[in-house]
Amino acid sequence: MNPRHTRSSLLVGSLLLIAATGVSCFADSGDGGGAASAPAVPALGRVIPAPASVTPHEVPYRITSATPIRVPGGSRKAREVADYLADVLRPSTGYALPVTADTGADGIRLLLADEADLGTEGYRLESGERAVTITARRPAGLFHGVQTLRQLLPPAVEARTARPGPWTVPGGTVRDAPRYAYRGAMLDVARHFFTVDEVKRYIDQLALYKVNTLHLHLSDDQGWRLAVDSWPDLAAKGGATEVGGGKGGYYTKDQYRELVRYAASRYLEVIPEIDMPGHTNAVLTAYPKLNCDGEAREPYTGTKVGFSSLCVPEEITYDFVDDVIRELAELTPGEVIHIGGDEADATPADEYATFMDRAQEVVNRYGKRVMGWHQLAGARPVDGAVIQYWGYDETGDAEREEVVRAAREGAEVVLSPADRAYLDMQYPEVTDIPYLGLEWAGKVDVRRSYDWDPGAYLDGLPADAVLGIEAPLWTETLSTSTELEVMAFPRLPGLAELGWSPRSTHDWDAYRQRLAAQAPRWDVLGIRYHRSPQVSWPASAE
Ligand code: TNX
Repeated sequence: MNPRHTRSSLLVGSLLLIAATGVSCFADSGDGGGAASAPAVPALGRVIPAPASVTPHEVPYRITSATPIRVPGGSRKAREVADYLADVLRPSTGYALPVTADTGADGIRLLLADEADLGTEGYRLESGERAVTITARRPAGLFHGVQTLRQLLPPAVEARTARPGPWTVPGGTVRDAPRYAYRGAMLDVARHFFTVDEVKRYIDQLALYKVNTLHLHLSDDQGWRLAVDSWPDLAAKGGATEVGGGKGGYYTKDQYRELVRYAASRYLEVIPEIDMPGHTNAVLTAYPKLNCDGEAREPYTGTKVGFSSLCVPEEITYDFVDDVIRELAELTPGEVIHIGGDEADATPADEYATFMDRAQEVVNRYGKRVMGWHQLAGARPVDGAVIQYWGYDETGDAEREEVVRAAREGAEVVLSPADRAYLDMQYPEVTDIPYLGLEWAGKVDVRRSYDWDPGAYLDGLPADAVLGIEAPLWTETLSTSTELEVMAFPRLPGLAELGWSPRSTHDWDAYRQRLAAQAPRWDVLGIRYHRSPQVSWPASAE
């Protein structure tokens, strides 16, 4: 794939969409509620991420016991999206909601149509008296349209037991397509291990907000989390530790495949990361021969960074890199492998560049695109590399300029500024589970995480070099799903919106209203969230 080509065609697609439909009309309905100074958000637009365009009308659609889910045309993937929607709707409505390939003008209709302005992930949702119709060019668009439909229904629709309804969808038309192709979330399963079920739970939460990339940080000083046949002790020994001395864990290859499959069923691509040459203490405990002095390192369960390094001059290091990347590439259908490259403070600078040259070559040789943390920009990023910027206010100009220069030379950039997008940074307030998170990049409140523009964030960065944004969740202090949720909610939806919604929809006051409206859904879904004082949360669950 030519990344430049994809990028520009996506941008053109979104621009066409906005030009064709006009920008959203958030201000023209009286039922928004919320902060007095805020423009009212019409019921049809009370969705996160904000749709590109919303045109409400008076006549709603109502799901009843007679509603079919129609998916004409016989595409297996479209049918799977219909089945997914039925699985969401049946328990709470108590209706049969048969999925049928028969055409018809009534019911919930999922249609694939070759309309260029819908793009690869866009959709149109039209709701009226007889039907709610989601039209997309690709199944991914249908899936994202289904997420919008969920949010347009009452929160109780998310319940797993029958509720009274009524199940009304506001009338009108939503036209929607993403601003960025890459809308990511990262989960650090290395500092603390998270089971397959815990990761699936997070995937489901990401899918609600149209996130399409799950970056899995699979290795660090404290643990190695994926079985590798050619180096079995990576998982067997390197996987047996985590921060704080817990038992750790790792994914078998089948479990990893299951995660990739499950993510794909929610239209997320998995990008695995093996962090090198630093952040490798777990490797260096498992295989003494990978240390320059041949001696095994002690397991590490603390939270310091920057003290470990692979042995750059020794050829066996590249046998290891080759074997691991080969097996990982075989397991990974997505086109990108992330090789870390951050905080290699224990690797001499010239050795760092040498190592990254070779590691990148291996990734490309196994048919994958390289992604790395932005220190890669200071070495020699290969053609097509994706640079993940994680700087913050105190990041020096020289480091930013390296990223800008790499982008001018063709690299694409994913933005994860630590003082905006890092979900592990503490909120200014103590959360009801106290003392979660870190604060090295400062406290990050809900507004701060939402109120920035990825398109104008790095001075001098060409706008079309921004592939998208990602919200990393590092887990030095987090070890349960509930703890992940308290840090991710409510900041994650705002970051997802920055990745999806056109800049013209950006408005903190309107956003806070839409965010407040999500809380009853989280209550029904059992998602724990931080009740930030910046948002006027509704009092009750449903
Ligand atoms: C910096 S971000 C790191 C991680 C830590 C994180 C904690 C990055 C590329 N490196 O090793 O877990 O801070 O916020």
